[in-house]
Amino acid sequence: MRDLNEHAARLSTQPDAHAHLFHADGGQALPIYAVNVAVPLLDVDLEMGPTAVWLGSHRWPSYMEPKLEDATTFSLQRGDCLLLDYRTMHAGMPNGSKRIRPILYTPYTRTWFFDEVNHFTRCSLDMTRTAFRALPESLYPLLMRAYTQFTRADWHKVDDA
Ligand SMILES: O=C(O)CCC(=O)C(=O)O
Repeated sequence: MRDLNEHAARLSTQPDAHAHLFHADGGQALPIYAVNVAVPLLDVDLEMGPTAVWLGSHRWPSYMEPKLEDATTFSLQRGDCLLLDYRTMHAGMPNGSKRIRPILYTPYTRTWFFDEVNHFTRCSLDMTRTAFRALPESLYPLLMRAYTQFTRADWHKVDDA
């Protein structure tokens, strides 16, 4: 899609995993700007702890907290697509089965939006780190956002080593 960014991540929930903390993937101040497309790689029944969503929460005021009893859960078949507005409260439920629950996540976002919270080891510029480092340093102030992202990603990499 021309006016959207995308990158993918995979998440696997282990057997006996507890419920995840509920959260939205992004802030609620703006009209829709990003959608997470979740594709289960196996059939997911209720025992496997599918993603629970709080319907309508993309329009909630920030002080509202989800109650577990208001969550909506549903089983999914391998290859189904769950489209999650970034502002929607959601959480993985406890995996009470003996099976792993692998999910592929691909956020589709407006080009001006970059998810710096969930993708903090990436850079929003469509260029390699090597190409960026080859630019004259005098350009860095013009690319401050990318420079900050690369610096943070480098720092994270060093920290992981
Ligand atoms: O485990 C799930 O289904 C939810 C994952 C999730 O909330 C996330 O990756 O933001």
